[in-house]
Amino acid sequence: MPYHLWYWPTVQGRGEFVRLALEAAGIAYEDCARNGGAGAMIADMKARGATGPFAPPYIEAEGGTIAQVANILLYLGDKHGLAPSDPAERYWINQLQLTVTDMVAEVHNVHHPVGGSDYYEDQKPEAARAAQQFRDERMPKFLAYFEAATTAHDGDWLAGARWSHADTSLFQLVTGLRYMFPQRMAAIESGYPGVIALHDRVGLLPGMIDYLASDRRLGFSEEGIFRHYPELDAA
Ligand SMILES: N[C@@H](CCC(=O)N[C@@H](CS)C(=O)NCC(=O)O)C(=O)O
Repeated sequence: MPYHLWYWPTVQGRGEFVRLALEAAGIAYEDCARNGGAGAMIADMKARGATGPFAPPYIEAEGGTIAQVANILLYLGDKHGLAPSDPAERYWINQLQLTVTDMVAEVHNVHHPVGGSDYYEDQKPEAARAAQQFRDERMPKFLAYFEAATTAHDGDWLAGARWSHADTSLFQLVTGLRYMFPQRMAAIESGYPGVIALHDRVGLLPGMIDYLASDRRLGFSEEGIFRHYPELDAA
């Protein structure tokens, strides 16, 4: 039976990190809110009660709900071999995934530094300040960390011989940063050759080729997490 994945229907958002792992591995899923609408998802979340999600994405599995991107991917990794079984390696891949989560939260804070409930347009001066710090300090720091991770093992992938959910998430991170900060990424990405090579290899996985060419892959937009506001970008 296909997994039921629930996420906001009109943006890639955080749901995309789950989708990419499912698509790359050829695991069947139904993107429930794309079919039923956001209202159906809100009703579904309410119906899940005390053990339901705080926020999407979430999947239905093991007779209940599994939420939080990194937690979902930890589960799928175990079930479908999308992460090493060796405990130290498995937790290291999870550590990378949680670091992706941290970076995604900071990406979101660039365009919403004051408050997530306010429009970007109402916090533009603060966003300009946050963007400069993110471009100058945080992007290089996170990317250098991931670059070092690509050297941890021989082989094409973070875990060595087989790709894992951390690889597909790094792909999305690079793709999103290129959309959000084209000038900054063009200026610095050659300093992270391992990360870029990994991104390119993930894009060539058969499941990824199919997915990226399909209408299931929505475009980036200024409703999602990676938003391109030209005034926030600089080399
Ligand atoms: N840490 C969570 C964050 C989930 C999250 O913030 N989801 C957003 C959409 S990308 C949302 O709907 N948030 C609603 C809220 O925070 O009230 C994860 O990685 O899954």
